[in-house]
Amino acid sequence: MSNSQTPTAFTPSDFSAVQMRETAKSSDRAPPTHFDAVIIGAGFAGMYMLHSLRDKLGMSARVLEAGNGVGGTWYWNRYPGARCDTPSYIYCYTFDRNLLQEWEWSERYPEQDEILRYLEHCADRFDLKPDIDFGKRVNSTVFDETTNRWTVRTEQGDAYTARYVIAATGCLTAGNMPKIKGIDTFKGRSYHTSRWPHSGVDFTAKRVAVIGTGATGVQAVPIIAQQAKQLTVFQRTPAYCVPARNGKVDPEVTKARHANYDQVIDNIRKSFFGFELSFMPKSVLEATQEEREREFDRMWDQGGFEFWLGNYNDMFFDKRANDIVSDYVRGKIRSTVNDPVVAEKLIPSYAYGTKRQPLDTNYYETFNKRNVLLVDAKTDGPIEEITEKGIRAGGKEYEFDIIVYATGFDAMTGALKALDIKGRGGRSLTQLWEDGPAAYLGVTIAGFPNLFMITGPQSPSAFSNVPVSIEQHVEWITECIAHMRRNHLTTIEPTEQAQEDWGKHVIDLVSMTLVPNTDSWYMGANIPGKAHKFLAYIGPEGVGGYRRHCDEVSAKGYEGFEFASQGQGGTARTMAAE
Ligand code: N01
Repeated sequence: MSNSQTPTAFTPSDFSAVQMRETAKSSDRAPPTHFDAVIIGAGFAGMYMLHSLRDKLGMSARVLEAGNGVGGTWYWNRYPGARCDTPSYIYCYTFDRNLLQEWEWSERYPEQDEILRYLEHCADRFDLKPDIDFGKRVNSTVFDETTNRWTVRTEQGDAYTARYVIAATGCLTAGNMPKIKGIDTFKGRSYHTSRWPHSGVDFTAKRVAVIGTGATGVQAVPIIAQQAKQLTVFQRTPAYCVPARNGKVDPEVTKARHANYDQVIDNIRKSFFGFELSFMPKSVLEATQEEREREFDRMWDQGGFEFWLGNYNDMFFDKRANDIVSDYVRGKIRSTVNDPVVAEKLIPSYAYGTKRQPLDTNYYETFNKRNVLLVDAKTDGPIEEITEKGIRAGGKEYEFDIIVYATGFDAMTGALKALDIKGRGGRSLTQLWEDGPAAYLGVTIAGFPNLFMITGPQSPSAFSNVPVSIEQHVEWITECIAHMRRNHLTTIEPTEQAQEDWGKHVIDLVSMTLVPNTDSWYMGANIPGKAHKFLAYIGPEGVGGYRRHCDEVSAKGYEGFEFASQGQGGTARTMAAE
């Protein structure tokens, strides 16, 4: 393997090494360096956290970032077709009104490079880079009960100590390279979409395989098919895709939004999913066939997430209601794909919306092209092994020059476990979470003092427009730390009871929906051996209700938390109170 600073093709068993390759700048073991706070990750979350702690609270803070640039998700995921599925005018920071006014997005759903440019602009605008150490991959995070400090170490041999650690590691960061027999034997080039070479990949005249048909595969397949000589898509579970209907943003629309941003911000902060969308206040079962068709057509023509997050209000709860919505999408697939046999393979059987909704641009149309073949695990046979020449599935060997793994992530918990976090008594987070994550409000963990997670498991996180949830967490954490500093408190951690109650609340709520009935990464079901447990949070009033609840917790003197203060006579522990 090469030692370059950016990912290139790799042998799949070296995937973790590829993840590290960005961090090639090694240094000798440096002496510990102390900061008030260490923040892990320089994406949307880590950048705002740094700005908040440093510029609002005047704290010393250091961001440790594995990549050699800011951007997080948008730094790493550079696969063909990578773009945002959230409208650009709300997929951004909203905390600075001037920033909102000065930045203009070109498209409804901008491409990866435009979002990365935006984040680089923000890093420069708020002068963040001097406080970010790039090329530093954290591999050990240990709490010392005698000093009430964390020691954070990196693969590069650095050590930092800090009063607070904030994990801004993202929900979808740890790539999932499947353990398929023979995976290292392939003689061609292999790529995982989440570690795409910065120089791009030329598919011209190549026989290409794409494994995976989630939101990433759905974006990549149409673009790769334009270039490749032959593209074969290996599908394990079909996706329900809804058209993105991407396009340039009308300058008049931008002007109107800029004039009305306060209202937009208020809307998304109070909304269910962080979008300017809410469910229709009606059951699909009560609507006439004509009315349903009209509404479905309207949402379909509008494109984007409205069909998913603005549909009839029983779609997520009632199988009969969901069947009606699912059937509408199935009809669209049948009418788009020319070959009825291929169309049937592309039609899902699980409940619509219970896996993450991919937005498509010509995905189904791509299967009408002569150079595109679909190999469906159910009807053609599953992948059996990777061979020197390609992929064997259903007893047949398919030969390729390039295999693209669009196989997703160890979502929500993978990146946190990689930090090897040890709390009180050397308790390991990885062991604690063997049966699935437990985290009070999705922000803090009992036994792990002064450790905060931005968009952690059991918070709305990836079940919301993520920047909205990031800003809410950053602002709540900032206020919490400010409270501690005002009151000379040394540590904060939730009680076991509060954490347990929160975990039960999360499961009780999601159990009212159809989501747990479908195997998805939301349920941890995409990773062999991972506990099946809902990883996010869907509350009765969504991200708006969750925000209000978090604010109430702090208004009640941090209900459910325990603080300790260190005086001359040792450490005094108190239940939360200002
Ligand atoms: O990953 P996925 P993704 N053999 O896990 C298949 C976000 N995102 O990267 O469904 C064969 O959804 C797997 O099959 P199955 C978004 O939140 C955002 O596509 O598990 N196949 C599935 O088809 C999204 O949800 C944007 O049966 C295997 C696919 O690989 C999240 O990222 C854009 C396999 C993985 O789908 C993850 O999406 C793109 C195996 N061994 C993504 N293992 C934005 O717009 C897995 N698969 C911001």
